[in-house]
Amino acid sequence: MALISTSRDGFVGTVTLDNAEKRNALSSALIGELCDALAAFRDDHLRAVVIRAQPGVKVWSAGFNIDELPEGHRDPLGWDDPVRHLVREISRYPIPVIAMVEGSVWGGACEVVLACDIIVIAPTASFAITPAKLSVPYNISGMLTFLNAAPACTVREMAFTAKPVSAARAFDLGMVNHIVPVEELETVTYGIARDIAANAPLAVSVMKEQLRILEGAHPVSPEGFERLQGLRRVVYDSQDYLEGLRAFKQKRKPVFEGK
Ligand code: YXS
Repeated sequence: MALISTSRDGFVGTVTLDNAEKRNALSSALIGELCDALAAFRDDHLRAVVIRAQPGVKVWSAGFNIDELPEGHRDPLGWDDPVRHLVREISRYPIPVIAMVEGSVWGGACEVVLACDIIVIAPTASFAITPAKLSVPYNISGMLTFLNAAPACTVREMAFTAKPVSAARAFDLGMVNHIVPVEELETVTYGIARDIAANAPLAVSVMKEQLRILEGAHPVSPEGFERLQGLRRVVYDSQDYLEGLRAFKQKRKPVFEGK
């Protein structure tokens, strides 16, 4: 069964997340379809891509498919993890990607949205950084996505509390480009997409790559990197990590003991 659908209008492509039953959780299957769609749009030389969910959804995406997280003693968000692939695909994609969001966005999906080039949201949107709810050690480049999208004090509050930030606050903090009434979401989003598509695609594409490289220009020493990986390992080797996964599957609140 297709988990997304696609359409195109002139130089603008659209990917619609289409698995509302599972709240558009980012399974490897859904991400595979999404990456294939992006590749097809790139091969056809489209000039702007919109990623959206079905109109009226309460949940834009519930984040990483928790059922696919490893059962401990393995980095749950390593280099080959599907969410990492998707974030890299969006940020290295030579075409601007616009996230059009109504409804809540959780965990890995929050990173996916914030990795997009332009974000247009309805007042129903909200954003939560959730690793602390599950005892997942978020990966290092993912933390950089958050830091590039929001002030450090906001990232800290969001990461430590795991509470959703409202659409209005996300806009006030500069995390998103536009907040518009839901009835205007498509008009505004596709207006921006058409503006981009009318411009010189080579120049747009190279500016996107310049910004990606400049945003990522944060040197980390080998020792610092190894320290962070070692610290993350303590978390995914912990009892709390197992408890976080178990509690989600059993639909109950986790009891964390810090070990
Ligand atoms: O019981 P069924 O089979 O119908 O399935 C339920 C949920 O189990 C499923 N589902 C998910 N399955 C896998 N992974 C998910 N992230 C996920 N979220 C939901 O979808 C069916 C409907 O869910 P239900 O009944 O809870 O829907 P609801 O409308 O009452 O509530 C919607 C949510 C989004 C508030 C609720 O589903 C929820 O809290 N989901 C988990 C949100 C979350 O913590 N996401 C973070 C995922 S982990 C992640 O992204 C990174 C690893 S991290 O956390 O480190 O950033």
